[in-house]
Amino acid sequence: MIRAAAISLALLAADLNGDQIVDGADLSRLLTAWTTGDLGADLNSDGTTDGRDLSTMLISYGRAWGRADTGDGGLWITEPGERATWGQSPFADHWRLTATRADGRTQSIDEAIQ
Ligand SMILES: [Ca+2]
Ligand SMILES: [Ca+2]
Repeated sequence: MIRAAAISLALLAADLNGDQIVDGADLSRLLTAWTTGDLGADLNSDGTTDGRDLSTMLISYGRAWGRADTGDGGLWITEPGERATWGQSPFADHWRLTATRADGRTQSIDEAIQ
């Protein structure tokens, strides 16, 4: 995992429901917006929701972009190729980020909920 002070705007933008991961829920919103003309999923701000926005989303798909750290305000982002999910940590008032690499190895970190 990489600790990053800044984060990909494309990755942030593709998280349409704001749950810090780009997944099927966001894809569903994009596809709905594509058919209804809703600009809520216009990721490249060109005035329409279409395949270019879908392409942007798929680049970010499966990646978690992080949560604010309780210490210095840094953000966590998974490495390229990792898939990540957020879930409840066994520690009270913490979230657990679990990243799975292509070879199946996993790595977890717990972050305090703000
Ligand atoms: Ca999301
Ligand atoms: Ca667009």
